[in-house]
Amino acid sequence: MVAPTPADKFSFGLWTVGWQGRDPFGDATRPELDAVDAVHRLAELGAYGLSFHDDDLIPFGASATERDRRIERLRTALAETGLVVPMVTTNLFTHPVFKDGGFTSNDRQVRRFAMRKVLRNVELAAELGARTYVLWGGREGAEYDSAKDVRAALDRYRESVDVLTGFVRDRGYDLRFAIEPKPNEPRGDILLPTVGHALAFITTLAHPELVGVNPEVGHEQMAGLNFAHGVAQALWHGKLFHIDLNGQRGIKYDQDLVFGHGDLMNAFALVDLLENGGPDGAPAYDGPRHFDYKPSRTEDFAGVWDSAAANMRTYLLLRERARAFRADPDVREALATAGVDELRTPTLSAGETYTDLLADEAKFDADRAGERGYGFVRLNQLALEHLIGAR
Ligand code: 3MF
Ligand code: MG
Ligand code: MG
Ligand code: MG
Repeated sequence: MVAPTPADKFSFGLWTVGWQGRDPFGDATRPELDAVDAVHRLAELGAYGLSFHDDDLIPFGASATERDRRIERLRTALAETGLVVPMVTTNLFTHPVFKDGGFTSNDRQVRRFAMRKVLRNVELAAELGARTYVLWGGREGAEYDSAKDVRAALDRYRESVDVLTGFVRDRGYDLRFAIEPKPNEPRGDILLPTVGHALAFITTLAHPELVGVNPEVGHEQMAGLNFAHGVAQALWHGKLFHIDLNGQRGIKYDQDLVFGHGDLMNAFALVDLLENGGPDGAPAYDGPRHFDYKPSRTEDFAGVWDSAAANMRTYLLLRERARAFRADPDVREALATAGVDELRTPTLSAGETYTDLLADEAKFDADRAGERGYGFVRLNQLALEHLIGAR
């Protein structure tokens, strides 16, 4: 039950298990990890997918021969293990050329270079069968308000995404884009900082149907927001194209802890939403359960693989706990008391008008309705007890 299999659709970024532990204050604590080893180890642990930035696989500036060699090695490893590449993304943040952004750099030549880098890698993504292309604009932003014309930057952001959707349409690729919001880090303020900002931006695009979001647990929580709520709204808009799972403890730097090692109650709510939040308790999301975490720099390679396994195990344990929660008669009773299902009933009956509604005034006793206890705390305690295995 808690042993992951490919059917669970767990995937990992090559940059996650491959992170060498470099941070702003310290050097790498681990040697480089070969992509081929990563594929084999992840497959052994029960994962189904690997994602990567162009530069994770092919060092920036590598020759065409070196690029082909690296891609071929990856293809062989994928064929040997059955691992797939569900998502690919671009590194528009490491090289100094991107210090003021990629799509929204003040320097037009940099913007053109960034767009070419993405287009080339979209071709590779399509060749490898990826269905989602993530756009994380970590350097699209500013430290100083006077240094960036935000409206012009959004014009350029939109222009870039419109070029990308035009490209996949012309080429006939079966690929959609997912914007990954983040409030800050590495820039002081990043454009499209939250799920809500990204959803609003998408409505302005030439092909909004090809663009959704890739929310990350820690990124919303860095802004003090409720991640499960953000994901619920993305689902409501039909825009949850992909997801980055990890752990974060409050409003601070991006921790990228193992999934569940941050706000565990919210992780429980999230898994319950993804797995049981669809019609009649079916899953609400069927895409990859993608981990974007960092094995802490205290860990050696044994710790890297322990932490990779921990992400999947935590997800499966939460899935099991969420099912038990939903099946518990006490929970059903508490949900009814809380009126959770009642919210699904439209406020006006079929055919009713605001005139009928206004005429209803005399029948409602606000003071009496104000006396209702909703029992939300009892319901939450039941969730907690299921979560910690007390029920
Ligand atoms: C940074 C991130 C990124 C994105 C990635 C796109 C380096 O906080 O979350 O990881 O996830 O660039 O998938
Ligand atoms: Mg993060
Ligand atoms: Mg992140
Ligand atoms: Mg991420």
